Amino acid sequence: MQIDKYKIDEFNQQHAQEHKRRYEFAASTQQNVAGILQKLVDFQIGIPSWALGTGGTRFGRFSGSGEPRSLEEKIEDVGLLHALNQSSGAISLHIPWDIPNDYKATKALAAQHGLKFDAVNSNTFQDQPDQKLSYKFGSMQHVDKAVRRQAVEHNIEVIRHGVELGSDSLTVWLSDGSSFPGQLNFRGAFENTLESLQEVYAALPDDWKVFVEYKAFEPNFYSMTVGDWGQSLLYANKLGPKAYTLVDLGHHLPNANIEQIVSLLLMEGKLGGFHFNDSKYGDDDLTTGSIKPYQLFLIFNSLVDGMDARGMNHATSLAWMIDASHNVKDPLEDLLQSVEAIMIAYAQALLVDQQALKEAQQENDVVRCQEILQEAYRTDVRPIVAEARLQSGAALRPLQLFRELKVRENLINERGLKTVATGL
Ligand SMILES: [Mn+2]
Repeated sequence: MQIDKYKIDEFNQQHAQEHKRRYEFAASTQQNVAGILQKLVDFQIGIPSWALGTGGTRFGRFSGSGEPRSLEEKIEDVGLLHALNQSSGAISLHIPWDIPNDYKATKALAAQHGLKFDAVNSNTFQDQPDQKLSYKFGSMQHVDKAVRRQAVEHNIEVIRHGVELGSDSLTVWLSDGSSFPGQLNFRGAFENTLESLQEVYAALPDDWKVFVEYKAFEPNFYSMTVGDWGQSLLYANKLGPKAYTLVDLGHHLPNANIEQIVSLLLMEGKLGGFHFNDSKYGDDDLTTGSIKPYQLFLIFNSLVDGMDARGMNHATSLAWMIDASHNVKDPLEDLLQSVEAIMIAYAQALLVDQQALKEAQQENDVVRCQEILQEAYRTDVRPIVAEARLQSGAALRPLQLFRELKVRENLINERGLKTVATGL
């Protein structure tokens, strides 16, 4: 299914008057709205190929309908999202769940939908049917050099796929660790992992980056070999200038101050990528902004402040991606909600009067500091975000149009009621 441009225009026309009224009010209360609009138009969020089907938990999976059956259909799904919001202009592939058969055709299809290929993701956290050695006791940390070698070779293969598609970064998330005290030697596990990552690093093309993603716990419950941002930063620093830390919002221990982590990583020039989601307890992979929207805003405030301090381009300096799982919602509707929440938090962060905040901090005026942040947070920026969409040719209200056009019903007609997205 493809969404014809005239349907978006027609929809926008119907809602034009109401939007104009709301937008003019919002714009009248802000300075430099044009600058904010341009930043919002430029900001693109990568959609992971594994989030287009229904996810599951270890207790079960309740399949959705009309899920994409192939890489081509996954690209088509991201194309639908991008047509609706013009903010989802990239797809992040997971190997081996999404190995392209024909690079040229895959690239052409993505280009047709206005999509680029974001970071490619390797997988050494599960065994594949044709795999020689098992990752049961880790991959890059494994005590057996042959297993480590296999994991390294897999990552190099992922880079090769990425090069063919025009991607320029590799995300490595390792499930390596231990479930019981004494199971492994922490130092030995770190050194093995570092050596393996160094071999992958050596295979990176000149203009590529590698992102080292960390996670506090799960699937290992005693130790994780890349367990927090400190360990990730340690690897990234030892690897070299092409290695960065990747922050996944759900990969922290409860109540971790993620906005502080982001701020310091940016200060060190070592924040490379971002995985958006939301959580109440752990790696819940819920819709971004559904549980802790204020935290999301505070993180964006750190991002904007930190990127501006280094003169970084907001849209292109970091790899922005969603990493979520959808157990009870339609994956596409969930992704539309996530992108909307990200744009709102970003827009609010752009409203923060950073100069006034710095002055209030110098004066230790704690009350004013809070007022400045919450002034931005409590501003309804939705009309500004909608105006940015309007200017880039997207729908004023993507989710409403998705439903009015009966996109899921159309996909079910095309693909069938009982389809399962590859990989999950
Ligand atoms: Mn992630």
